[in-house]
Amino acid sequence: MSDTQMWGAGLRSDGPVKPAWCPGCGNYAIVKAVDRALDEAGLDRRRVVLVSGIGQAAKLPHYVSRPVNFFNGLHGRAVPAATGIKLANHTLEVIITSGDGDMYGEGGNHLLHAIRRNIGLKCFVHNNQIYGLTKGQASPTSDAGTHTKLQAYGVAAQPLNPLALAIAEGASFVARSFTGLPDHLPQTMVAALQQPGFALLDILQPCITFNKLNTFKWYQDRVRPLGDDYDPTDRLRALETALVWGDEIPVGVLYRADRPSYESKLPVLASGPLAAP
Ligand SMILES: Cc1ncc(C[n+]2csc(CCOP(=O)(O)OP(=O)(O)O)c2C)c(N)n1
Ligand code: SF4
Repeated sequence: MSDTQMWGAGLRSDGPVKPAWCPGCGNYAIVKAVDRALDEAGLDRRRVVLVSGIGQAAKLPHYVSRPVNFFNGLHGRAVPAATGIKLANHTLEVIITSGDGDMYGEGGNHLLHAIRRNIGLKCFVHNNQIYGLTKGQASPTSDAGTHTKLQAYGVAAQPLNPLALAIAEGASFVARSFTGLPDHLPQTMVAALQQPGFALLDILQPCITFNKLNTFKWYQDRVRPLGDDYDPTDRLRALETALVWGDEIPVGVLYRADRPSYESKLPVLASGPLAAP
């Protein structure tokens, strides 16, 4: 049976199945980057599982070139689904690709514990600083004061800083990129895929329909790639860098640490996967 017969014809961003995203949405750059990163990391797509929750971002696994495996969890439940898959068969490459609301809001508690355990999941968060699918309510990363239909007087809460949080927890890989950086984004994904433990990649992604504040230009004017002199193993410097947000937004690998993955410490997995490889 050919790949096409087995997996369905051309389910990809430029194929017959049209993504249900607005023209100009930042998600298009992310699906292209994922496609490129899987190839550049030299992964066998039959051994890749893309996992998401619910949202616009969470539709991404539907549009990545086949063959690839995927699973849509409930809203906020990508991490537990991905954890189950990874622990059942740790030889699979399990990649979460979902939205900021999904991962930092309803799924925030799961994220904290996946980072703490250092499960070998790669987590790509499409951070458009808004709830896109449900038409523009504030998300945990919306800037304070942002006006939305629901937050008519402006967002009263301080935004969550996912990078600082992950570094403070001792995550093994913490990075940020932007959909306006067509090489930087897939390259950072490849770096995340090469990390044995948990990897968080926060991706700045404009929602052109519902986020009129953090536009493509707004990000482009602020994004600054980290220089060659930046040392990602310096945790305090990484934390300071993660706290920079405003006129400048640093992008790149902010923090990297050698920590054994959770699954490598489980004796029950030492003789091989629990489920068929
Ligand atoms: C348990 C539950 N709560 C709330 C919702 C409604 N809901 C669906 S998607 C979503 C937010 C999606 O926002 P985000 O994760 O930022 O993704 P985006 O659509 O912006 O890509 C919400 C609140 C739901 N489907 N299930
Ligand atoms: S509403 Fe926003 S996130 Fe959703 S498809 Fe449109 S631009 Fe993209």
